[in-house]
Amino acid sequence: LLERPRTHDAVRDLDRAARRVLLTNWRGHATVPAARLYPHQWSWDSAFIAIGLRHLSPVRAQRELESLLGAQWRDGRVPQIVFDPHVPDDAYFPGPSFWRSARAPGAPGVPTSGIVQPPAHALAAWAVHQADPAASRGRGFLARVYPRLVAWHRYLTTRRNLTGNGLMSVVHPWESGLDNSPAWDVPLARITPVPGTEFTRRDLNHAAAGERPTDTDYGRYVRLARDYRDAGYADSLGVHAFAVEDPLCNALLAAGEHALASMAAELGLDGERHRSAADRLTENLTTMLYDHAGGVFFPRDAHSGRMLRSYSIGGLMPLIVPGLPVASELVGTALGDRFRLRDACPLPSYDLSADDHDPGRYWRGPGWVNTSWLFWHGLRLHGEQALADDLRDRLIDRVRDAGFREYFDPLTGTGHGTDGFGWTAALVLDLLR
Ligand code: 9YW
Repeated sequence: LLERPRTHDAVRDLDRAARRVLLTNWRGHATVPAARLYPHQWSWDSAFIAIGLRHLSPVRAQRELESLLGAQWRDGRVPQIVFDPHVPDDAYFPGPSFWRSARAPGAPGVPTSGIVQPPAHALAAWAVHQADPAASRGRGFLARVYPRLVAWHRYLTTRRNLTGNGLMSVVHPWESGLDNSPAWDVPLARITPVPGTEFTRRDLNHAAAGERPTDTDYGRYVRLARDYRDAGYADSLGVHAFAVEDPLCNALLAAGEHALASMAAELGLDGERHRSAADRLTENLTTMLYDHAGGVFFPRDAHSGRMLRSYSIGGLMPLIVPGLPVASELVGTALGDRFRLRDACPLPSYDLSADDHDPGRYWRGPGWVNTSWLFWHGLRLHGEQALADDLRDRLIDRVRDAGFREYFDPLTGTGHGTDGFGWTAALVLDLLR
């Protein structure tokens, strides 16, 4: 922090502003990603938010995760969105009346969506515990969340092991967290979009159309979600016209199993099954999704078995896996022309050298703080402290200059999407520690 012209006052102001965002977005039991654009609780947002919130209030960070896991389905799935019943149905599309979770077997009392998001929760829960072990033990935090996290991972590694080869699939672009990533273009092209006359987008009331997915994207998202709902949220390749084994989710699962092993030890339980699950996932991930020539992980289409050879940020995310055998290759790719780790910031969501890189449109180019935070975490894990420190400094500068935006042009730093974005504030708070 000292090498840059960053004064103590500037750091203190940024820290305060980040806390203010988290206070504004707090709803008494959970934090919304953004007051207007995303007025409910989102699954992986809560994980990232808890990682920052632990510095502000460890107990609130615990409650963030507890409230999310309180909406877990009987089959173990943790829903992508937990709806706030006080917010009108049409504040966000698709809302509770679309998902109809109340009619689904094993859904919780509170309305939720029926799909999931990347499993960042075990990592977050362990980080929250570590922030204040006494407060965690005092509230029995781990004793309550550990069994739920185990059931969550079990859902993903069994019901979502759609091809039987030991990797989980995401069955909707929203599940990937990287909604309109070019990585999904090929499998999505097979999906017939629902006509735009059959639904009303609400996101465009709060964000510019050129910075969001297109209407055709939305038509396909609606088709897939409707089909899943109408199948009673059952999981099989027959139900899911879109199914992809993606490196981000499987890496989070592997890293999460290491976190579960630490939790088990803390609770006096045997963590061996988590360590072997982590080893298995790491092995499957590396043998099945790593591309040696590209120096990156590619997702795989579960239907065709084909690799989706697109350089998206998801392909670098396995750096968060302890003991990953190809860590230095991934760092090499990040340093190259596609991601430009030394000067692009946040790391671009998609290949800077690709013709269709779009620096302002959502997951088709802009940089996001959460994926950069994960890469920063991975750099530290694999002994790349200097690169990690440099990335952290530039992330802090970016956000200080452009605000707590949802995403940023990775080269110019222009902010895009909503402002007052929860995980941007939370993760900056964490980077400032
Ligand atoms: C949407 C809430 C979510 C994130 C996702 C992001 C976006 C929701 O916002 O999806 O309406 O498109 O892609 O990763 O969790 O912040």
